[in-house]
Amino acid sequence: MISIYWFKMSNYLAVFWPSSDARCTMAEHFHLNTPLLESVRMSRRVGTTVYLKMENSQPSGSFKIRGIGHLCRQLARQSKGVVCSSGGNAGMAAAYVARKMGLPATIVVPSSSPRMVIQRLQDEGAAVKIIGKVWDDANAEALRLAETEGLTYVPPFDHPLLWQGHATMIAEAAASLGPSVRPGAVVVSVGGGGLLCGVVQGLKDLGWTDVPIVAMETVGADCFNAAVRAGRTVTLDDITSEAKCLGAKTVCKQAFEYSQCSELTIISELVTDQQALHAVETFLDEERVLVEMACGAALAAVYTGLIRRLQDEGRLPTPLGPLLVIVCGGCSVDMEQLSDLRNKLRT
Ligand code: PLV
Repeated sequence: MISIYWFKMSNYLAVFWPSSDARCTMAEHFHLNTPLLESVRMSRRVGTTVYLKMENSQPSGSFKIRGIGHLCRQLARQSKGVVCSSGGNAGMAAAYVARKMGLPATIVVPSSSPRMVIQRLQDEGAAVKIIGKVWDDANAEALRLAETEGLTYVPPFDHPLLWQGHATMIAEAAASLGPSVRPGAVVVSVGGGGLLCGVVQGLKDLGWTDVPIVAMETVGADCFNAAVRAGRTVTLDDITSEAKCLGAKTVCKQAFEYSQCSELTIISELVTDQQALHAVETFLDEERVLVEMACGAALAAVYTGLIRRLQDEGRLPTPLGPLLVIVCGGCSVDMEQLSDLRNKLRT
């Protein structure tokens, strides 16, 4: 009885009063080494082994913590606080990391962020500001606050330190696959392009630049696809997709430059919101894991038969080596949100 009480008490103390000791003895990094799971059902669909890099199981609910943890370690140690603009998940990562570092966090989100995300950010101890309609509006405010309040600005996708942090997921996946296996292709979602840049960086670090990347977006949150088609970065008029966490109006310059690089194969593809939602639902049914629409875009590459089509078109090799799917995760989803999306997208 006494020991249970003490356990609860010490937990409570650790959570609410991070001591100066806790600040000094922080672990090497904030992210976890996530599982690499083989999916039998998805493998059957694609005709090659599908491996899922389960970034949904990160403490902040998505891969974002890799890059943001790395960036904050480098830039925010002496800071009086951090400010991050976000569709939701970058904010969750920044709030988590700031709490662990004993720093205040301000997260600026657009009005399109679901109420539940705002609640989760507040539960992490962050101050939340709701500014504008899309991420770009929120970002302008975050930059202003960084300037006027002297806070450390944490970008959600456009910074080399973020890409370095994200690259660790590829090194981990390679370690899980073992020395004799390399992926036939990697599937990622693209919002502002930070994840894509991290994956490219990770492949480069391993000398795997010949591994093609399938870069997935939804129609209406497709700034990377628009840039690839135009041959230059393009600013979308609006974000009309429900995959709000893919909703940057302009892709970062580095992601665009990688798309033009002859050393790399990056295949940019789109799915509809309906297809992304169907992927989220199928993934929940078959793998028992709930992810948000932003992640559904990547999963839809498997569930819509896109990978097979790319093989038929000769844009991916046949036979194809193991397919590495980055399950980027996301916390902007719960059962209520899922049923709202169903109603919205099925009428
Ligand atoms: N979300 C960013 C940008 O939003 C954010 O603020 O959270 N998958 C999930 C679950 C994401 O949350 C994001 C980005 C992506 C994929 C795409 O990553 P990116 O932006 O690095 O390409 C506007």
